Amino acid sequence: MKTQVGIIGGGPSGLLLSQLLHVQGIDNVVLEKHTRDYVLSRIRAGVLEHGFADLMREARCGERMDAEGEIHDGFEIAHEGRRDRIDLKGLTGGNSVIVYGQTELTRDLYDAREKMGGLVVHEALDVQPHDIGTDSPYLTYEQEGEKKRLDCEYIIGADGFHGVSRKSIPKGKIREFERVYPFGWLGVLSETKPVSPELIYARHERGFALCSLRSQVLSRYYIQVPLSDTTDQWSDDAFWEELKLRLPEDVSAKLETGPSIEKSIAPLRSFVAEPMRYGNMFLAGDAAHIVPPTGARGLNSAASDIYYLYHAMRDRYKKGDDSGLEAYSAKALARVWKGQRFSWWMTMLLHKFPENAPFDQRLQETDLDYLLSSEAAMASLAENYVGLAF
Ligand code: FAS
Ligand code: PHB
Repeated sequence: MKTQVGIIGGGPSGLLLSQLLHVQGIDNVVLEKHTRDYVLSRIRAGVLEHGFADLMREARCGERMDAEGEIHDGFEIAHEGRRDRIDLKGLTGGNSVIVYGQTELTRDLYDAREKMGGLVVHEALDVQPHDIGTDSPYLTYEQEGEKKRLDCEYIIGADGFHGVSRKSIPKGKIREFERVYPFGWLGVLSETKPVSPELIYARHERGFALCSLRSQVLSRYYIQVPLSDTTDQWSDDAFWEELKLRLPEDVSAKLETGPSIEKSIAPLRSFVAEPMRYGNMFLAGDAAHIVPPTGARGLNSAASDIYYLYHAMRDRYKKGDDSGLEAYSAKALARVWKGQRFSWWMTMLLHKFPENAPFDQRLQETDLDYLLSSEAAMASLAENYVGLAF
């Protein structure tokens, strides 16, 4: 089989790029190792920057997001039993975020690919990139026991942190930066009314907590837990009790609890691989970088890679102009690192670090005190949260 762009990975990064390229008449094929249902069973991000929302609209996939997603003009930070609101809209001259689950967004992308006759190969096993340093790279994979080959002009590694693309780059040609945090997030999805119309990020001496949502009947909650914890150590009742202890009393008093329909623990790490290109293979999304979810940047950082790749591919195929492809890695990394900084800062600000020396403990308290007493500091938080310009 032959195509112009071979995409490894049918998550949000791969599917969004595939859809955007298709709309521009650029031929592409997505190779996804799992079934569509498996991909859609993963509960992940929930907050979209306005730039991401615009990309979904440009990909002709924004209809359900605009109909069912919720515009959020602000969120709250809970600490010492009280709540302070970050007025995103007021502090950024009118920008907001859309709360719309990654699962739904990925479903919309799959549906659009299907409707437009896009080719997403599911259960493509043992995908391997070949000759990525040449002008005629190709991919091999196995499907239903049969070895297959996909010849392409460019390969996009959109296969997530554990994918094959980054690992296919020769060791000396890639540099990795990493920070692992000494805790994880225990997340619960429940068919209950969200405790608050806006997100609440809670800093508490027992640990961080987050109240989020997917709709007015579907709530998403997280609590910081030690890395050694497992989900079977946390009954629903134990989760709800701990969450209540970390929220201000007026919030926990109205918390509607119910059975968890999903429960998982995600470790927190900051990770960047540089450069995001080797030969004619380009890395995008979690294949190249990971952030702790505290700043809601993960999915949004993936979208900014896709924004740059899409424009670069469009210039290459429509105008024969390679400058966007040449500049991709540097341009994408400049924004990726700003997302890394913000996610690291939000994580250091709001989580409990038991090993913190007393001085560091005071610094953390002062960081929050300064933030909530300075309009300039809150404006800086807000412009990062709604999304910096591409
Ligand atoms: P993905 O990992 O989503 O997709 C990669 C795809 O490639 C997958 O479908 C995988 O099956 C496929 N693949 C992998 N290896 C392959 C191979 N060898 N061959 C073929 N296919 C292969 N972000 C936020 O903003 N907020 C959050 O709250 C948040 N929570 C998260 C919780 C968890 C547990 C995780 C893991 C991530 C979370 N993220 C969050 C980040 C997440 O949303 C990612 O940023 C987003 O999924 C990135 O999308 P992709 O780059 O497409 O990678
Ligand atoms: C979520 O709703 O899953 C979510 C929202 C904001 C975050 C992280 C996760 O910062």
